[in-house]
Amino acid sequence: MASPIDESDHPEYTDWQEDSRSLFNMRAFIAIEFPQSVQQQLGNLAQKLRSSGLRGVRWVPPENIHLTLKFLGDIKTETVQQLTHHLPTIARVHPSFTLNLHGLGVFPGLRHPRVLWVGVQAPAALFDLQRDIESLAQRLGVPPETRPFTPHVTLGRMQTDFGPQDQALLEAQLQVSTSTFHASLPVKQVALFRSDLFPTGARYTLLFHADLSERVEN
Ligand code: 2AM
Repeated sequence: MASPIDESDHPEYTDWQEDSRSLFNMRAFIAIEFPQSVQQQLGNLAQKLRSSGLRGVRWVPPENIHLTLKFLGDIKTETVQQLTHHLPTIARVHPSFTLNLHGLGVFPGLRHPRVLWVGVQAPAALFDLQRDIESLAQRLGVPPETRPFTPHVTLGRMQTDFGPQDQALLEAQLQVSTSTFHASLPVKQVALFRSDLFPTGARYTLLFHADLSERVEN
């Protein structure tokens, strides 16, 4: 008597599944997710800079503001599955910590600013965590980051119409806001986000959180 067909046991079905799965790539990154209250504080800061008359900056919407630990680029679904397994293992051996956000600056420098950021005063625990995430990503075949890790929170990106007038305004505003803005947040988790790019901007979707150890280090 013929046995009932279990599709998952069928070699052709399994092969087809594997092949089709590896065709699906997604753009993803590992980050520290910010609580809404901190996103709002940063959004208010951006709004203050905006209302000073600064133009030519594409502002990051408050709900998208985060701290990137590793940009993964386009990765396969199977890499996401491996991350689901390995990221929690790494996260749980690293302590929780507090991040202090303070100071504004630009990359690569004031002469030709491209990225406007808020600075991060981070304990050694953040750098240790980022280093282990970077090596995990490399083990999973993600190209290494060529620049040293400089923790920062991107507030906006300069557009082509960012002109000399904006430049002068920016320099003045950097001094004022640098001395006045402060925010802090406890970090107890890291998160994997999917990023979908649209003409209107990026949409980030939380895929999962991985908990850090309950031990706190500062
Ligand atoms: P950053 O602007 O905060 O430095 C999600 O796209 C995040 O990944 C962005 O916030 C950005 O971090 C980082 N990112 C995007 N594209 C990148 C690239 N090509 N190389 C490195 N990091 C990138």
